[in-house]
Amino acid sequence: MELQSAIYNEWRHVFKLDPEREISDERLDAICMSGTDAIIVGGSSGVTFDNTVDLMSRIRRYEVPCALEVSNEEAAVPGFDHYFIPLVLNTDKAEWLAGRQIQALRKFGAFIPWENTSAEGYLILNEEAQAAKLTGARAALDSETVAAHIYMADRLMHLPVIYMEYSGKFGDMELVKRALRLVTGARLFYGGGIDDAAKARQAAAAAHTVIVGNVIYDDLEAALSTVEAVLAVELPK
Ligand code: 1GP
Repeated sequence: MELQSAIYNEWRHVFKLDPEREISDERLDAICMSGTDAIIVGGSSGVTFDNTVDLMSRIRRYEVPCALEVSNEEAAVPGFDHYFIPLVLNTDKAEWLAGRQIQALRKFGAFIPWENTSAEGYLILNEEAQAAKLTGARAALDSETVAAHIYMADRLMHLPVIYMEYSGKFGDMELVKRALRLVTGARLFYGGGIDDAAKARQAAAAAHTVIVGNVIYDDLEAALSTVEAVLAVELPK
């Protein structure tokens, strides 16, 4: 278990691709050959078995490791290197913490490649993000409340990954750094609003793993510039 889960413990820079969005072969080639540590496939809506298989098989032409964030049981496609199961920590709607997951596990629990599967504790911190609206996340949290969530995820629940998600907006790096100082076992992922090398550097100094999404579709050159920017920053603590 430990050895397999370590796959993402080496990741500093990750590109996240949304199966619902179209991406040309050329652009996908540039992303897969960019030197990024991994690609995560995932999205908040419109993720289906078919569009996930399609994107996976295109990424599979390359050597880059590829993980799936399983946000919908119908789109649980075999063949990825790793699977992340998101648990939304800052919502009052229990279905997003341990509701839908339980339903999926009732059906598929015995068939899940557990050695390649990890829980991912999500803290959704941008109220405007689609994921926040979908899950009813209480995104406007003060620093003490964020710290309490980190204690819960890291020290009580022993989640292997905590994901500070600002999707669509560049987050509060002081808050992310504080979270990083608090984690003892979890890998801290940060994602949201990175659209140039300078923001990528700041995020790389605040979190273990930096995830870049939207800019891939908006400005390929800027997206590619984040790889070197992140990899040049020494891993915090
Ligand atoms: C989204 O955290 C990722 O889940 C990346 O965010 O799309 O804003 O880069 P952006």
